[in-house]
Amino acid sequence: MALIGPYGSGKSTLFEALMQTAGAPIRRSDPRTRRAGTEMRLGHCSYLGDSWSILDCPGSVEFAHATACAIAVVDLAVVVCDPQPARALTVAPFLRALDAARVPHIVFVNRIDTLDGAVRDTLAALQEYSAAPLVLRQVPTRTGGAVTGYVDLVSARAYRYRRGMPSELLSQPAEMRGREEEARAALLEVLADHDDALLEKILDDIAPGTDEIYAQLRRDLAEDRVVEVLLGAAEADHGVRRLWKALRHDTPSAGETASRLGIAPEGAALAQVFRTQHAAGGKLSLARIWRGEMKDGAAFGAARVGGVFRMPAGEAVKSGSAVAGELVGLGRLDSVATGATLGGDALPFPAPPEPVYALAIVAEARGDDVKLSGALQKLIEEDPSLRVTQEAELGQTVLHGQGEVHLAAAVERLASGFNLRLTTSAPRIGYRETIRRPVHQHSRLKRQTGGHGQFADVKIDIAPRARGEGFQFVDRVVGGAIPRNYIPAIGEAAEEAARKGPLGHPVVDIAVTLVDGTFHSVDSSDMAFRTATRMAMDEGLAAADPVLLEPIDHVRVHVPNSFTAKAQRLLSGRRGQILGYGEMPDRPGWDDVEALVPAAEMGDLIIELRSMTMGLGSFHRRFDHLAEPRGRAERGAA
Ligand SMILES: Nc1nc2c(ncn2[C@@H]2O[C@H](COP(=O)(O)OP(=O)(O)O)[C@@H](O)[C@H]2O)c(=O)[nH]1
Ligand SMILES: [Mg+2]
Repeated sequence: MALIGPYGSGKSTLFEALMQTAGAPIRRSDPRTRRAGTEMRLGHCSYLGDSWSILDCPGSVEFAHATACAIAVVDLAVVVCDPQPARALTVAPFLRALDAARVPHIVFVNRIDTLDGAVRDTLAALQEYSAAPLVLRQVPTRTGGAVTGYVDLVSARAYRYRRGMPSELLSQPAEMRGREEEARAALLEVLADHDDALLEKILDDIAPGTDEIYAQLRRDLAEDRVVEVLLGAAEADHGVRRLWKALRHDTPSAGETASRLGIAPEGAALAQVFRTQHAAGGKLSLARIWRGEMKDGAAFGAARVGGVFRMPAGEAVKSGSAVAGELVGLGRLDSVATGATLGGDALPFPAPPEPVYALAIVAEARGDDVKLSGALQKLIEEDPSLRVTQEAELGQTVLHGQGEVHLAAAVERLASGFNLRLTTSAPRIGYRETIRRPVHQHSRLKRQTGGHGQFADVKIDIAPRARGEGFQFVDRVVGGAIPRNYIPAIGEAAEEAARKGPLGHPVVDIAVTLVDGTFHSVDSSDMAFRTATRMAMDEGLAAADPVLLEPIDHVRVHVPNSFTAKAQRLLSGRRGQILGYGEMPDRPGWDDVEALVPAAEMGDLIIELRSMTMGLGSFHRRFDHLAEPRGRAERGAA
């Protein structure tokens, strides 16, 4: 089972409450000292005789890939969220991911102690973002204004919460009053949609039995036709045992999940690595056992399992084997990548998202470069939503990822896990330059040093070409003014000289035409003609009205449509040219804003975009063309 949901909704608190309630030797951590919710935690415990593997996922959008990998391998996801209807939008990406992957899930509305409105409104707000109908399993009961307990809609029993203890069953069963009756009727109506027998009873006004309702709920949940909604307050253990009971009864079995994914029930041990961790003890591959038994020492191609580990209290504890349904750590699978399937054909696995933020990185200690590249490789293995590029032309190594926090966590990980201290900076932009007017250039090299000297004389025309046409060298020499065998060296030297123009950047979109020249039968050579050509290019380009060209990206910004106007203003404010916008075909309620934006303005776009869209906005970019800067950039790039 995986706990997923927005940052700060209470997943880690609930993880610890669930583990502790099941008797696992885990202590409650102080949320202020937790590692900013960037890590995924795996825990093992046993509740009423069933063994459980639980994943506590990071909530921030910058770590969304970890959540995607988790939901690819679990039987059930629990979406933990706030009761405030206004926060429902932040739950939308999680519900959407679950619906897309058709992973059975339930919603745990946490912090029920802070609810001041009606839970009905919370449900209605969440329903907007869920394909499957949400059904409320409990309604809160209050004393004064505060939520102090609940009525279970199936059993019709009333409970009072007790801090850190099981809720107390109230001896006087609650009369199902107006509001509860209404919620119960809504629940039955949804279930009746998928069950004719139930529908008939409801139409005939016969009260269906509780067993019948439980069984139907379980079936509907397994097929992602309904989403059960439970209530609680993880911090006080309210609703935690009730959640355990729902998990126990309603979580699809390992066999059901395997069949949902089309995995044949018979066959040799089959497992899938969904996350990789590097630690002092070596590499640990967190894997889901899909079928059979995974034993220490099992061989998969060249890889051999070096230990099967469970985590009853945070630390990995070695055991001999694990069975289908478990999530365990497998030791020393050095050649096995995250996502890999062990023991069968590759099972589907989520691809990492495109990077949206980047930093240039340099090792502080000189001589750490080799160590850095090894560590980066391990880091990317741990987190495939990171990427590294070596940009030789700009002389920089760039780390790409999902945002500021994501990259800060990566840099921190390099320091704590690999003892590598880095200096980071905004990556340099790949500017180009070109010329605005044609020039004719005559350059002559004549050197006499002792024995035989150097002589070369070239006349070239340098002319601008249209954007995107690139570099061109044309030979127009006639009558043997320059012997043919020197021409290739002249062409190469012209192209080489264009790699760094008078403004310091590569020169693009020019045509160099060799029109005439002279040579000396003894003193001319390839070398002499190269030197003369470079002189001609340097002088000629400087005189040809050089101009900077900046890369312009084609950008698609995705936002809920209530933020469309803001997104457009954001892009215009960054010298963007809006090309248009429209509803995303596969994402109702979301718009796609298309624009051309200078790459120099894209560096921290994601930060501002997220801060104005409750963290929901995202974008795709690709290089589009080069253009002369308009407005601000001329200053910035100079
Ligand atoms: N009032 C209240 N606060 C809670 C509850 N559960 C968690 N919190 C607090 O919410 C904050 C975030 O919790 P955490 O579990 O770290 O959230 P996560 O980011 O989803 O893992 C912490 O300060 C918790 O103490 C709850 O049921 N009620
Ligand atoms: Mg957390």
